[in-house]
Amino acid sequence: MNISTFIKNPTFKVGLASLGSLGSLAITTSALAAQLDFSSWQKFGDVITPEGGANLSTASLQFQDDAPASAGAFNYSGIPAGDAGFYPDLQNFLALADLSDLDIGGFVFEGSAIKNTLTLAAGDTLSFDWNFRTNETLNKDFAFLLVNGTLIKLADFTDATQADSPFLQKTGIRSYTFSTPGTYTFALGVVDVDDYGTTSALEISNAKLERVLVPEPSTILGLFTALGCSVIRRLRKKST
Ligand SMILES: [Ca+2]
Ligand SMILES: [Ca+2]
Repeated sequence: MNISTFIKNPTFKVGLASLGSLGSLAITTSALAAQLDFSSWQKFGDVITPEGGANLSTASLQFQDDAPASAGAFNYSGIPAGDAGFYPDLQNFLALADLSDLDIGGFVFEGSAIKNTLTLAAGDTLSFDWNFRTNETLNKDFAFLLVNGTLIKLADFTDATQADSPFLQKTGIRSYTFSTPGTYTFALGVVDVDDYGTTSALEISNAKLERVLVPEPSTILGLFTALGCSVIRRLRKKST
């Protein structure tokens, strides 16, 4: 589990619905929200991991990618996007069963991605915000989420309808939530489609894993014992 040790809003409450009646006693639980630390995820291509997020692009360090902008102008890390076309390095990184799985809307040329395996217990919620930014007006570069090998397309340039800078267009920030219990390999990525040029990017922010806290049985037993003793003492007091 690669979550940071930084805990946000660590609240834990045990609520008593009615102190006057054990029959209506209610134990309530709360949640811990832990910020996801993408720095420990496996990386491919152009990736940086600011706190609680990750930025990925399809930019190489070649002048041709975004001419007349300077070489690497849209690259985040100084590491070029990796091959996904004639050399299917990205597909191998993602462990895709079929090398053509990324070829939606065209032939994929290059891209970047991150991946990790996480386990969600019942009640856990993985969530993040994302923004697809692009200079494309022609080829259907896209950003994606991969969950245990199943591709979920987040957006291509036709979804990026808001003006942006320094990119041309963006989708704006959207949110994604996942809460099905299980162990999953998650990957996030962005790819150039139909040629190497004209950069697109995926920016992830506000990523967190929220876990439901269930009181330990010993805590509940202790609570009942303490409350029972308290009620008995009150009853004895009343009868004397
Ligand atoms: Ca490129
Ligand atoms: Ca492109």
